[in-house]
Amino acid sequence: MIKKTILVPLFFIILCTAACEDKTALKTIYKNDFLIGNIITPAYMDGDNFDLLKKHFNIVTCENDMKPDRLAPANKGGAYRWTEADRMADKAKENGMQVHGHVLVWHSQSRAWFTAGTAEEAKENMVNHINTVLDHFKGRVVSWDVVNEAMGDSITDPSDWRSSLRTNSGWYRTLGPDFIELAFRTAREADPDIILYYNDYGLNNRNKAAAVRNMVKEINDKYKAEGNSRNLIDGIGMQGHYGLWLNIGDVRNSLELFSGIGVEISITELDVESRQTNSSEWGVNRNSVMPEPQAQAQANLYAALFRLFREYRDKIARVTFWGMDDKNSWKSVGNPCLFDGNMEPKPAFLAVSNPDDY
Ligand code: 9MR
Repeated sequence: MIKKTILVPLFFIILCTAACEDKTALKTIYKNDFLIGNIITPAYMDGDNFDLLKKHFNIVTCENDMKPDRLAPANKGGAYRWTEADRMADKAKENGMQVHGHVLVWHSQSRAWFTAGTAEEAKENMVNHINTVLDHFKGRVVSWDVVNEAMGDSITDPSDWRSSLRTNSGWYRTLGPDFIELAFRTAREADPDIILYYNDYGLNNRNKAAAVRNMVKEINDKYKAEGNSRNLIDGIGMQGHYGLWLNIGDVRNSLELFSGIGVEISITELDVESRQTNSSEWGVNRNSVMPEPQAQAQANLYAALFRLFREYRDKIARVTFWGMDDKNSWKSVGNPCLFDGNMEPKPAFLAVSNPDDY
């Protein structure tokens, strides 16, 4: 028998948790659908910005601070640098937010020495890096982008995923296509408790999505044929750097494709530029006041995306935005976020809060 002295306070705790929930918080609005995340950066670590992060989001990704070039030493044999990433992970955790890790193996923001020597040395460097990082964050990070952006951009034959891979990558050059499987096997062995993701941009491109699907399926089928009961690649991260140019049917197509191979899906870096063309103008502090029609068009697209994500809620584990506000966004010129440069909610925020009204 459970004692009344325990049951009564327990009842009030449960009652309060439900009643005290902030119904305007995105994490509350989507609590039965998927996790709702955002990036954590030095700009969001304190004051009102941190409060806003904590209010709306239940999981964070370091925008830059867990990337290989931030953690690994500039020269082989040097010391890893954990201070900033630790500060972010610990603060997030203390404030009730989970942490997603970004990223272990990537051609960009990496260290040249990883892949400067022979294939054997590159393998050893990859294995050491993954083991070091996963060991350090064990118990503090729930999932990781193990490999990021390995797929190429102009794919003509997605059935041949190996020849569709990006070739301007040190990992590809030294190890060939096998570097992907090696990274995932190493991560699985290092920490079987975390969820392992393949993450990429442009997965609204049908050929690129098909190539990624084929790669993940082949690697997972092989792993299972060895007698493993779970996938090796647990999930596919669709970054979601979109704009008004997006054909939302292409996003649906990818969700359908990835659902079909039994992996979980996350939208990992969502931002919707209010521009008709896909541009590569990057950088913070170039935001502007959006004309009303543009703000509405952006809101409509955000709403349509969230209606779609809700349809796939059984498959989607997490939707993470790549920035809270237009000023601090990496694509500030396109005003792609839910909050403006003064941290005021935009029509896009209202749309995500209530997509069925749009
Ligand atoms: O948002 C990040 C920006 O601050 C960095 O300067 C940039 C450098 O490559 O990386 C940005 O984040 C990228 C992410 O790590 C991977 N997908 C694309 C993101 C936008 O470039």
